[in-house]
Amino acid sequence: MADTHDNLHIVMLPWLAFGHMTPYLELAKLMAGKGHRISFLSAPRNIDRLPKPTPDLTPLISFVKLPLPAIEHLPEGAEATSDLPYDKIQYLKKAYDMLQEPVARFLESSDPDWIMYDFAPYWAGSIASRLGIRSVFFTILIGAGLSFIGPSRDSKGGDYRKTPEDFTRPPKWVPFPTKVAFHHFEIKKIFDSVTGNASGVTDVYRLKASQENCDIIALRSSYEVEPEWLTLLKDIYAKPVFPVGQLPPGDPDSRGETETWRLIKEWLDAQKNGTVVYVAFGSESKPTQTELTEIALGLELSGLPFFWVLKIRLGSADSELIMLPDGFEERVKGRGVVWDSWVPQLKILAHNSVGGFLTHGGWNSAVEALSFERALILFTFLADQGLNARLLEERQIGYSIPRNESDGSVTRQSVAESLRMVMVEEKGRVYREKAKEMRPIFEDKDIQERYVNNLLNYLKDHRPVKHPKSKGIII
Ligand SMILES: *[C@@H]1O[C@H](CO)[C@@H](O)[C@H](O)[C@H]1NC(C)=O
Ligand SMILES: *[C@@H]1O[C@H](CO)[C@@H](O)[C@H](O)[C@H]1NC(C)=O
Ligand SMILES: CC(=O)N[C@H]1CO[C@H](CO)[C@@H](O)[C@@H]1O
Repeated sequence: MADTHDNLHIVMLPWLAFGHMTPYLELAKLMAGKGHRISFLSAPRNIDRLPKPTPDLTPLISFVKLPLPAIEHLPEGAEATSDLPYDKIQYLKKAYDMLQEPVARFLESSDPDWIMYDFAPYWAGSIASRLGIRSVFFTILIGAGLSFIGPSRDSKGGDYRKTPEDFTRPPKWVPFPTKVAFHHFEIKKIFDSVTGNASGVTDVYRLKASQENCDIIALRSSYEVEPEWLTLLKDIYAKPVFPVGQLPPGDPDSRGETETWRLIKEWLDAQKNGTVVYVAFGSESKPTQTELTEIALGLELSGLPFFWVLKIRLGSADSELIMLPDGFEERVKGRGVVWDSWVPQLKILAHNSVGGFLTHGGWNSAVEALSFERALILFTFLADQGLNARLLEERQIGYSIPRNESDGSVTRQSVAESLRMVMVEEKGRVYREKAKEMRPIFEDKDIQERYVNNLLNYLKDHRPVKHPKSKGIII
């Protein structure tokens, strides 16, 4: 057990997306479990929606609510990306950037040792160094994704890649052969993150400035999964790089002990072992009407049992309504379920009836699926999902449903064929076996513990020297 003078106070500043807050909170819990104090900063409604840590950790993790300023075009009450359609997220970033003053005031008054910040608050590193606080750029990108973004800006302050095509090839600093790059349709959809948006700052700029302004870089990765990418990162960044492990989910959310879970479990219990496809695209991805139709008809055509969590609206400002094909639910009745509200995803993935997971390729979902040996079928929507999918494809840990390279369109036939292949056919055995093989690598608690200890040792050894009472122990 650590001495009290060894204990750190760490501030966490994740981007306002549940896919980011969740791994930050998992890491916070692991660190608090070793006696360190965490201040977790987010907008009020996000904090209310996050699962509560267990009572033993409650005294060590304080949630700090920072209200977002009201700005034009940002719907009232929207505090996370999942509250918004894609084209409004630029305003969430703009509002978030206006938290620089409140964050600076919090850091000044609470005097932490370290801050761990995400790509969106790229400004946190400079604020911290001004105040004598050390900083970690903690990105939820995996090693392949962070490598793809690449080293600091070139001399003109930009990236050599100017067109969407440039992002469909591995960048020039990757010395080994790899498929990790965007498909044309993936980068086209998010190209504004390269060219700019309402916040006046591009995501690529945020990522690169975050790397430049921090003392060290941490990322959600492990040598067991991405050895070559982690080695590359150490070469391309002139600062320490720490993988924090895969952050496998802790115990299933206690919010799952509800009527919702009782109903879902009853249905899953009635299915055969390993046969159900669980379908969910994360909190902020929504298929277009055409995609929805083809995915639905593909599921129908596959003949497989499925449980589909379908978000048909991204917040109240989302005006693009989507609908299941006529008569679909009637035709798949008994074999398939479509669920339109929150579910305890971990409990579903842990259920033995589930054999595969049709997912958007968000890394949280991949880690959760692989922790329970579920085979992965991938259909990407946004952000880094394409890069995650390429790494999983390259390792034969996941299979991406074939799509039109230029517009991303998909047919019901390819949805059905992909699902059948990965779930039941001989040709797809490799994906089912890889999922089993990955389990110990993704969910091993000792491996996870080693990564966190390694990072914590560094944070302790390099804490700012400003605590008179701890001077005595510096050797
Ligand atoms: C169901 O599958 C799991 C592996 O997913 C296995 O451990 C378990 O023994 C199986 N149960 C039955 C009843 O076949
Ligand atoms: C893919 O989409 C493009 C653009 O919509 C279209 O011109 C092309 O014919 C499609 N390719 C195939 C093989 O369907
Ligand atoms: C101010 C600004 O540059 N806005 C751009 C943000 O991104 C959208 C989507 O690509 C563009 O249409 C806007 O012009």
